[in-house]
Amino acid sequence: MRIKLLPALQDNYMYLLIDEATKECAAVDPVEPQKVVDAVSEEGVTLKKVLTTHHHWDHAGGNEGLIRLTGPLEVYGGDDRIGALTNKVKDGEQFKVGNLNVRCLFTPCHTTGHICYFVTGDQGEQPIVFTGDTLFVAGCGKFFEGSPNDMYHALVEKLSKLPGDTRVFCGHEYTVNNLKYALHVEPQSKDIQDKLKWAQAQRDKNEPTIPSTIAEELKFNPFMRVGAAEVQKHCGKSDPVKTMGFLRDEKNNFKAK
Ligand code: GBP
Ligand code: ZN
Repeated sequence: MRIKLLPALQDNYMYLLIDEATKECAAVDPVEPQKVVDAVSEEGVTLKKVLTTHHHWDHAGGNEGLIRLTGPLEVYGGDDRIGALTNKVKDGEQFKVGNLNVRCLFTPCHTTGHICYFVTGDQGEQPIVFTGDTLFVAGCGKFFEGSPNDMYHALVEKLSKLPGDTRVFCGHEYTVNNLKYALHVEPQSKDIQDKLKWAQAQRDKNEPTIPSTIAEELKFNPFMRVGAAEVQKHCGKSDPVKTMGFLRDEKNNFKAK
């Protein structure tokens, strides 16, 4: 499998998920349809499906326009507010993109219908997950339609349990700001310090900081680390769900320098 990363709007990412064996592909959150159509023809692949992570306009707002350009496509998602939706999916549901297997992970909190897509290819191939606005590199989405308990389920009980080498492709380029907050939570962490230096160098070259891996997130993402003593101590809590709530409130008011 191959992922083509397509920057969109201010700091969004759209993706093409390409199965090289069949040359079939899917577009993830195609908010700028013309850019997607151009990339598909450049790659010489056939666009079959749209994978929508959630209904926010900066993710789902291009679905109808894309279909106007390409003709009918299967549009997957977990929320009736998603434009042009044809395949409403539930947790654990699976489908194919070419020979690739896609499993839907229901992760409500940022929005009530948020879906992450876990993709596996041939044996020995690194899996990937599209996390939309649930998991960002070193951060997570705001809890617009959910609670700390919901995000705990999504991050700790679902995404943390994916294989450590799963590559994480998220919905926004927020990494530098997220790592500055992570460093506020765990100032002694070498993992955070090193990743922040790397991320700043990437952004200085106008290059993405995507993807990370699940194993990396477990090392530096405070929201994935709500069970860790260091993170709980910063929050003055001993319960992971209360720690999650504290982190979200604190980050909402955090001004990165
Ligand atoms: C930053 O970090 O660069 N300026 C800030 C983030 C996702 S987009 C701006 C922001 O709030 N982003 C949202 C978020 O969850 N951020 C996590 C964080 O800051 O830690 N969106 O575009 C947002 O979901 C949206 C669209 C929201 C429609 C509501 C509706 Br309705
Ligand atoms: Zn969103």
